[in-house]
Amino acid sequence: MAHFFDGIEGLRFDPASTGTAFRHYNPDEIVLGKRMEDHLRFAVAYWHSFAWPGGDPFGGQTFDRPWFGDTMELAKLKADVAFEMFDLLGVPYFCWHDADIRPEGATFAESRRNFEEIIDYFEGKMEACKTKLLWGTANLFSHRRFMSGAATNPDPDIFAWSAATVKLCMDATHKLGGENYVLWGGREGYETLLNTDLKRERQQAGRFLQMAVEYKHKIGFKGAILVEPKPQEPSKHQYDFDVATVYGFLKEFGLEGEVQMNIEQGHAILAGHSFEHELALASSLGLFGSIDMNRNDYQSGWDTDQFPNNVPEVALAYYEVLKAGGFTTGGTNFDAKLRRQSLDPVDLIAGHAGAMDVCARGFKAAAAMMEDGTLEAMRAERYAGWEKDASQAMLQSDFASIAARVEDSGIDPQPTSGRQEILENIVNRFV
Ligand code: XLS
Ligand code: NI
Ligand code: NI
Repeated sequence: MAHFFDGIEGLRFDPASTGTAFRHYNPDEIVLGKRMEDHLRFAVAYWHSFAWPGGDPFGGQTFDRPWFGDTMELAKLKADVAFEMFDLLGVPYFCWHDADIRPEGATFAESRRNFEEIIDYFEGKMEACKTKLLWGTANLFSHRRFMSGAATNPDPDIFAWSAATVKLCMDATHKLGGENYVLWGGREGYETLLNTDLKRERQQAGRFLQMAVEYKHKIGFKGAILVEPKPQEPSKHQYDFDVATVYGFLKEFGLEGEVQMNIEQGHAILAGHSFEHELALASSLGLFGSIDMNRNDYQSGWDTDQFPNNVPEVALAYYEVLKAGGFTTGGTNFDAKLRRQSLDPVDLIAGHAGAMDVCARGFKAAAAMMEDGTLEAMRAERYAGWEKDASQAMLQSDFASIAARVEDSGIDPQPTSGRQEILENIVNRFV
């Protein structure tokens, strides 16, 4: 026992509770024929919960955690606390970067040994608990060696270091039975074109991703490879701006059948999209994989990684997830951190508990909208003209014959209402 959460009891579903409990998330409740836990597939992000010290651009550490430090002993204490929290929350999944879980060594080999020792430690812990690995990933952005990128770095030795790191993290994800492997191109972008060969950098990134896919097949990893788009921050220009940009990139490098997306709510907002737009686009392109369910502050223009707290927004997101057929290997990862004044163990529990409840409420609203069917019926009605044989035949014809038909038939198209307000009112009946 690490004693960090002493005095805090495991969370239970208790709608009448006035303390910390789930009021909406009941893992065993059947929604649309499946347990809620199996629909939502919640995951805790190791980095924000256990590795982040509470800094902001004006000040450093605010959190005083007993496991902060660079020794293996402390890394194991951190793991003990993490697994205690997974247990208290009853979450089915967690996610990590290599750098979150092990101390950095003086050499690559030492970092690797540290990492592998912790992976073995995780393996032992995972045998005794229900929490599984949703995804692993490599941190190729924090250390100063990555300041000019990882795969896109002008220095080939950094490319090599990054490839060796991703290999290691894929091996570990595979070993722990992870269901996905994520690549977020943290510093795969640039600050100024004056020092950047954009064409070369994109080629390097494309080859790197091909190698990751080749390696997945080589080791027989059956999970999904997911790319996580983000428009800016840390680089001014990121090569993986949004879902549409990543789709073009995957097509260019012949990877569209191999790679899917991990879509983050806050990143969608930074790209000038809604979360549901990014989800719907990924689904329509056959690229939907998993989600990072953490919001931004709408005023700050920064990836503030806050726990979700807006039920209507979450409902529209899960509506798209359900329309996409729900999660297969993916899940709902809380890539979210506490506010830096939220110092106490109970804050960490409450942040996750509240987020799980918000997601459960939103999800149940989305499921009810699906079951009700009015929204889909009205959408279908809007496109009903396209169901006619003549409309489909037109798509197989050409401009000249269409033009002739327009005059011959004397068609006189009349605008029809898009019904947005009515549709929004329908959504409001459920949220
Ligand atoms: C940063 C990203 C990161 C990825 C994993 O903004 O969201 O946390 O999810 O590297
Ligand atoms: Ni993010
Ligand atoms: Ni993320």
